[in-house]
Amino acid sequence: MSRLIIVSNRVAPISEGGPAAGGLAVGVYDALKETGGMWFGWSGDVLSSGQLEIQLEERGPVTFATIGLLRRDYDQYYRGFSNATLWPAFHYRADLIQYDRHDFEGYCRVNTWLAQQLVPLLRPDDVIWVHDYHLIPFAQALRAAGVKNRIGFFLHIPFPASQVLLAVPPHRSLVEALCAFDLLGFQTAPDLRAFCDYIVNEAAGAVEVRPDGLTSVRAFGRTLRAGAYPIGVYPDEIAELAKAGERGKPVRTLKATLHSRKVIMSVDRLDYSKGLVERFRAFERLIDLAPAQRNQVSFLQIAPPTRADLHAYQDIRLRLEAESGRINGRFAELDWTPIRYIHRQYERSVLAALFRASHVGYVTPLRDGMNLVAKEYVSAQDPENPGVLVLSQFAGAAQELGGALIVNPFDIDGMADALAIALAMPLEERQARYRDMMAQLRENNVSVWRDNFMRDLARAGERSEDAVPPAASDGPVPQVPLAAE
Ligand code: ADQ
Repeated sequence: MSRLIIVSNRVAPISEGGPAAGGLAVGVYDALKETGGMWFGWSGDVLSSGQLEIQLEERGPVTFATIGLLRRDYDQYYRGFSNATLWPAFHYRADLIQYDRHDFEGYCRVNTWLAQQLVPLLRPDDVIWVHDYHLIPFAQALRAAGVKNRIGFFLHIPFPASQVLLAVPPHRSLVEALCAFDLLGFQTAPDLRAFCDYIVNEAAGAVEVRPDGLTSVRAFGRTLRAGAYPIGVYPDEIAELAKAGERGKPVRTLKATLHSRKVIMSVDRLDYSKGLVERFRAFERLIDLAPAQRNQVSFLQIAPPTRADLHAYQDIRLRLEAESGRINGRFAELDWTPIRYIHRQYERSVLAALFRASHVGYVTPLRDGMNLVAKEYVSAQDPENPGVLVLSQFAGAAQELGGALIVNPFDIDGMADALAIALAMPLEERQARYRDMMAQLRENNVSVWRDNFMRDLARAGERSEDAVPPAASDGPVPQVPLAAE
């Protein structure tokens, strides 16, 4: 069987059951453990100077191959083009786009350099699966280095409408680079449609839906395939974790301090795409307009800071601190704090148990590729007495989870109404909605996501055995010095 090579910006320092700040980390590591192979990417280290060398670590069937970044590369590739240009653009926040052409050059340079580091580790029949917006030019760079293996790409975040993508100055180079992959995976059908729209209307290309349901794309002199592959979770594993934690200390502490009040719960990375300010205001509207809810419900928001060295993230943090302080100042009583706002990571098992103990899962991003928290919340519920999911229509998960109360996160009143409905929902309706969503989550769990993508990648590309890269031996892996540029 072919080895699977996963390439992602960050190779997470994963420990079983431990905290993991990124959904990508959870989904991908679970997938890789089943197939065996290698996970290649940045170690998370930033060096001011010196020689960078690949570090290899074997953990069971998985080899972790990681390498640091130089400060300038980190600034241009990661902080700059990836997170100050692409992230806001792909989340429809054209107002937050910061573009610097040197950052884009750095982004391309780092992609080329990373690809060159991977080449000596590759075997001829490896299948390469590249993840996310940091690595859009990666296949182009591998091809330039002579690699003929199959290469797939999965975009974890939304693909924006053409008119938004056009705001990114090198949009054409980016889409051309995407067309160097053999298979492109998007989270949802609307993301795939947005990509096809660009191909047809901005790149003079052509798209056609094939009998197998995949889309065939012809553009920039290449033919490739594209499809929607909504990422999943392992719902039954999460359910077990949640049940096991039911009587654990975190849940006992929460319940003891709630004094039988209901709890609305949210968990997100602290990111402006997650809609936290609007969410806080809708909770405020709920307790403002329905005085009966006062002192009867608490809102628990867990949001560990990320990308804290970017201005837009410092800004959202300050705004949230101001909002939670203002709302608590307005409504808190001696024995009731309306909003509990916590800036830390928790183990997956603790989060699952807290999800199970809460009455409403409140997941309202302004834009989100999928949003695994929505799926984790449903998975963690007690089938006998499940909570209700309030979910933004702009989370990819809303395409699948019809049993949620779907809201528009820009409609504060609408969200407050949905919270009130969720808090009062009768048991039978909660159970029916839960059963419906759980069936969907089981049908499309993370193995199905991986298997569907791998199946289609195997079919795409149709490359012959003689067109393979220089074989790498199984012997010691060379230490690769940093290229000058
Ligand atoms: P993220 O933007 O990170 O992922 P999400 O899908 O919600 O968003 O995944 C977050 C993951 O981190 C979840 O598994 C969650 O449990 C975990 N997490 C969050 N806060 C935590 C905390 N305080 N402690 C411990 N764990 C925490 C990107 C895209 C999403 C897409 C995923 C996967 O932005 O749209 O769903 O990739 O493709």
